[in-house]
Amino acid sequence: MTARVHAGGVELREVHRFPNRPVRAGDTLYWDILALYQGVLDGLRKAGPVDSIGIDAWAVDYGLLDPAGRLLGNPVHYRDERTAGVMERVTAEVGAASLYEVSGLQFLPFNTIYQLLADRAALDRAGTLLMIPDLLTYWLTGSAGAETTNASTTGLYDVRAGDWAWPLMRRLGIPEGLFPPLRPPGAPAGLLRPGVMAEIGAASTAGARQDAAGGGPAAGVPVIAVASHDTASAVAAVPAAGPHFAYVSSGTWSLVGVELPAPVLTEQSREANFTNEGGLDGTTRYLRNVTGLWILQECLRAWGETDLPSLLAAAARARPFASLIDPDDPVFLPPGDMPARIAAYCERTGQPSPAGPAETARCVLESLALAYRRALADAVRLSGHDVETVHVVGGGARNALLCQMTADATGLPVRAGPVEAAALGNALVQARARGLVSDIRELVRRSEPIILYEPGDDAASWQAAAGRLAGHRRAAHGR
Ligand code: LRH
Repeated sequence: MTARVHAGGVELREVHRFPNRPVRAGDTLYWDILALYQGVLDGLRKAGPVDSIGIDAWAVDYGLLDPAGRLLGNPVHYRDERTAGVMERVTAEVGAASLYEVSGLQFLPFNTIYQLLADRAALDRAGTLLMIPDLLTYWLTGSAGAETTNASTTGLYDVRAGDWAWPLMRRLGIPEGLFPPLRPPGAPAGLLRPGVMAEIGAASTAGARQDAAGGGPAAGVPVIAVASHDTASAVAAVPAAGPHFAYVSSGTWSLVGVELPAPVLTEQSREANFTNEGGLDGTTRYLRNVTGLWILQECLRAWGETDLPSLLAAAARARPFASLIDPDDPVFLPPGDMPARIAAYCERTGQPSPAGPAETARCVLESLALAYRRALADAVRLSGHDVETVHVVGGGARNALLCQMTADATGLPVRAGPVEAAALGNALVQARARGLVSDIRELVRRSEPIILYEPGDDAASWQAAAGRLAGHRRAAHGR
């Protein structure tokens, strides 16, 4: 994406889109990181001259570099099964309360901390660990750093000190030397390397433009450490007008929560499995990871279906609340035959199995809306933060059926958009670092259409459905 900031607002332009296809090789599920980097280079080539660059990507995953700075193997996908049982071992050894007290991080089996312990042998050969956006930034600039919003998803970041959790690393035998210096969003992350400039044909980039204007010798294009965790960028671009909002950053995952000035590290918060991830300007993204549209994406893959609008139209006509699932049940985490897993879940919980795609999609969307309702109620209860409206940003903002269900289930007005919130947050942190913007949210409000969904009048049915689902959850996990 490129973004152009002008007096009237910001304009995004998609210059290049490329797939992110995980690859299973042997028994391991990898990211194809070189294909992703190639996609970045192709995008930069197509974008033409730009004034700055920022990279954001998903959280928790990393690449290891050898002491000479060369990649030591493909990053492994967080959905890979190598972490099975690791979180349970570590929490038994260190204590869940001690871990939460330091990192304030939700307990998810794939947090970086557990991946590293599953990957221990590789750590001894490694010189540096870089999170995915930091790795791409390193290849562009040659400068290794750890951007803080993404560092906060590792489980090895001390959320109160705002530093790496050195004592925890020592206790777990994770080499401290792997972790590069932290840098906050908005900090410089280096200049494009000359080799990269040549590769993308960047003779006409900012430096050369400066040249043409007689502004001195050609310099590399600056790369800026934006809020490199995609969710942090998306939350930065939530078009809220005041503090009393919740958000659903809706894509493969649904990140549901509120923005706070400080973390909530109480026992109740840990028990509710809420996370305190770092946001822009030292804010806390207090949220729960809800398994999001991933379940529907995997269903579409299993059905070989691509016509989402027709499927959603059929789902809108299907019978309400026929069957409900807990999207956060661990059976829905790995890739695979999701329709079969949904049917098995329904059978296990004494519900009818959805018959066909429309009923299955309805079941998934209602279940997601109910998971949002629960996460929002927990966020409000645990933080004491007042919420008057829910902002849905990301790809899920396009899903009118899910947005309406979210309004109905939460009883709150939902404001949907922008779809490209992460890209906007990324670009506007750069623009702000360059002094072009002061209030990111105000600029997004001025630039992007927002669709309002008011809650309907069927609160009682949603209440009853929430009660039913809570019963299934308690029967399955005692929670
Ligand atoms: C969303 C996301 C989310 C993480 C998950 C691994 O893309 O970054 O915030 O928890 O991916």
